[in-house]
Amino acid sequence: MGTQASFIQTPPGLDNQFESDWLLQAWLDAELPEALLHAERPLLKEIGARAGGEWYALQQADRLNEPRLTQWSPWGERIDRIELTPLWLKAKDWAAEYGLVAAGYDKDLAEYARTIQFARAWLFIPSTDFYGCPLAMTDGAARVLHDAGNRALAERALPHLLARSGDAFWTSGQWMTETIGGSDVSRSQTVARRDDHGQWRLHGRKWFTSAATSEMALTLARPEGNPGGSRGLALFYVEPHDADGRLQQIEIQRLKDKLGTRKLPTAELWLDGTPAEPVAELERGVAAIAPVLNLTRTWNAITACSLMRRGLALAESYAGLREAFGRRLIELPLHRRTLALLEADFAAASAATWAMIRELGRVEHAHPQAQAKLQRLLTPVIKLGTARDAIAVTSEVLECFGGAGYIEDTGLPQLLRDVQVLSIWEGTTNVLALDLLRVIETDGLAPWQDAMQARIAGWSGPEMSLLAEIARTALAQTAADFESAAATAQANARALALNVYRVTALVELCDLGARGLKRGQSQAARVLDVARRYARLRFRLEPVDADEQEPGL
Ligand code: MFK
Repeated sequence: MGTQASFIQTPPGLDNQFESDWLLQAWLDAELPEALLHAERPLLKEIGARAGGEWYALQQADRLNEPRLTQWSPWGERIDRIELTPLWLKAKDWAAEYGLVAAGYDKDLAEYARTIQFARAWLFIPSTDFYGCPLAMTDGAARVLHDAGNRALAERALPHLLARSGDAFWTSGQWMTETIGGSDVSRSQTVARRDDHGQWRLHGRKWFTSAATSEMALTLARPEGNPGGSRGLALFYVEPHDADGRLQQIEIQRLKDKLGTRKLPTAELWLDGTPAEPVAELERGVAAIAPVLNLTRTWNAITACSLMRRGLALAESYAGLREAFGRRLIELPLHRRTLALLEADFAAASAATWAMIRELGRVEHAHPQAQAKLQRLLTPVIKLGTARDAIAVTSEVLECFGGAGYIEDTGLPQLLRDVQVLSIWEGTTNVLALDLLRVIETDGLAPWQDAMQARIAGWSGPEMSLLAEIARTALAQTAADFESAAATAQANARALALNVYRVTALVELCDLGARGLKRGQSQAARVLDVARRYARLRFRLEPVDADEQEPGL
């Protein structure tokens, strides 16, 4: 009949996303005590199998579904109900059961709690359509309530935020953005007023509330009579629904019509007397919500890297299947090289992100001052750098599929639309570069320089000598730029932040290889091969050499 083409391309596929992730395994092997890794591995294998199998299939089947807002009942009652997509409904159970928030607070895991939590999240995120967003905000809310000293709120919400069953698990929203300020939150106009019974009530419009179906939210409002600016804002706890499931003086005005992350119900909310509880003092709200910002920025970086990994896994699968010019793509030197360079950016971004997470685990466990300073400095830098890399890498990944990368029902264009958000929400590149200036106002770059120098000093052997020289030169150059007065001026902040990011990424990737070498780890040579590729790509200190023509993947 002529409708069946003579050639049908086999689509790319995913295998067990833990077992095939040699870089994640190299990292965990370097980072975790052997017994802990041994105990954790079966769970990671299970999540990896589901991420590459059942969840990935569900994600593809769910492609055209989107959350739906119904504002009115058939009989005229204002109901503002959001129906989630099928995958999102299931993702809540999976997230709770795998402890994707709870593991980060598990005291038995000591300083490794964050590494374990984020290794699981790494595998979960790419197959669950940005369910990582509510988890990120939930993690931030748990941190705030854990530390704020408000016992009543902690006792009420923490058991839910850290629950390990879907029924008990709550997610939290983070309602900050208003029409007047997305970046400049200090201008927020929402007002907090006490009613005749002494209950605080919020009045205002929240313009960009992600995961609007969450069971609680942290939000900012200005108690009546407080001064302007961010000092006059206070941090409030809200439960959007009452015991009967009705919204409490909240209207969901519409869902946002976004470029990507479309499974995520992001809404505009009108608060018209919403009951709320102050989390702590009735001022300095921005400082009070900052732990949420820093944790969601950490999740943002993990999301950026894990989505790069997803794109590359699909591109590598396709390169092994697709034939052109008489060979499979993977056998064509130029295609192979293209993938190898993308892998270098991905691997370096990942090493930097995991290092930041290691510092987070140490800081939360034992509160060492030097690490706290380093982690505070790294968070905006790694967030901004990984977001930009994710957008660039994912754009190239689509190109690796030719025309198929531009076709919606391959699922590939959605990847690019989704990653575009990573440089926007949770602080744009410029706002985060300014945050770096805020951090270095007191200590300069010293906490970072000292840490990078200490890593390089720990490298030994002929395999490390050239990389050490490149890293030392780049570190010295970044420090010199900073020393010249202009480097701290606002206009240079982005360049400074990106340089700090690139040097951190190089040093942490080399350090992973160096530590692996010392321990005779099987993946160490491969890590260092990628590190050399990254050094050539991003630091341009050497011409391409012969062995670079056919880099291993
Ligand atoms: C899947 C991946 C996860 C993604 C989930 C995202 C879903 C959520 C969607 C969203 O909600 S996106 C909206 C997120 N919005 C932002 O990220 C806001 C971006 N703007 C900033 O980050 C600005 O820098 C900031 C609002 C913080 C500026 O505020 P201010 O008040 O004008 O700045 P100021 O006066 O320097 O800081 C006030 C206080 O906060 C100071 O402390 P003190 O009062 O003790 O002096 C600062 O030190 C402190 N502070 C600010 N940023 C901090 C911080 N402290 C610690 N860490 C930080 N990052």
